[in-house]
Amino acid sequence: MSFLIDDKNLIDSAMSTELFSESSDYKLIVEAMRYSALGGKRLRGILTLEFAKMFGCDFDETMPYAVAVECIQAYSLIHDDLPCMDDDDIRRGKPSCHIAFGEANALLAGDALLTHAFCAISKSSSAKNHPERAIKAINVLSDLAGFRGMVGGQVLDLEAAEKEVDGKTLGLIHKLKTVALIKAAVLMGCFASGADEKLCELAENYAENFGFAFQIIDDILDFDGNYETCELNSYVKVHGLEKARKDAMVYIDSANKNLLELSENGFETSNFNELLDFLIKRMK
Ligand code: GRG
Repeated sequence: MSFLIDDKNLIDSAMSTELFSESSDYKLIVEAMRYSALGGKRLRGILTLEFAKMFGCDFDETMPYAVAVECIQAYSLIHDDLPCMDDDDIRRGKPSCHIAFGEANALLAGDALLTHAFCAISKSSSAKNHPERAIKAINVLSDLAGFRGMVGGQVLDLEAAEKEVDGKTLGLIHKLKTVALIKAAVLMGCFASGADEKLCELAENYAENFGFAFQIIDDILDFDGNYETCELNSYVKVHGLEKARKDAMVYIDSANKNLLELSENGFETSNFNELLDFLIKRMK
């Protein structure tokens, strides 16, 4: 599974280059952005790079899209940790941004990462060479990170934290809060490489199944064995641990079927099978 480490290292290095300013005028905000954005598993960026590669586009051309989705991921985590949201003091193994830099700077670091995502794509060589691809990528990222996607899901998630939710509502929350950004990552890889509509659809199906499996497994990992203290909006609380494990495997099987279709169309999908294995291993 070395491609996961190689891709992550390349994304880390591109993020470090991107989130940098020669001028000391921006020292504090750049420090806060780097503090939060240089870390994490980079799964979304890896999906962008690998889908683009599968459809024939090299990493140099696609990296700004991977950087963009990881900027959005970092912003969402900073904002999610704020006292007015999930109120978490630890993120990615260290004090959350607002603990290290104060609430106002954390809010602004999130804002700056959000806006910089679109700067990174629009100034890329891909945008110069294939402006229509960059516009499609900007469109899908801004749409699925916004009120019809991740932000909308966060609003529903905050509501759900206060009351019991049914399976249907929880499914919608996961679709918006988590699956939407994963879908944007995959589709940006497709658009960056100029993949046709049929391939985009196959990739999107994989993204959807991968995203649901990812979120259910995240809820399983968060579960400490006590249903009483388990968060109301956890898949394990709503469906029970056994069903959570079973459903995660159903999504993973469906994602594997989506990959089979892609390989029947002549594409090399082994890295995506390995990504699914990575999810299964996290669950065990
Ligand atoms: C504040 C607009 C806004 C949205 C927040 C991302 C998010 C939405 C909330 C974070 C809490 C959470 C558990 C979200 C579900 C998605 C998820 C598991 C995010 C963490 O993704 P990982 O594990 O994180 O890929 P790294 O650190 O590896 O990037």
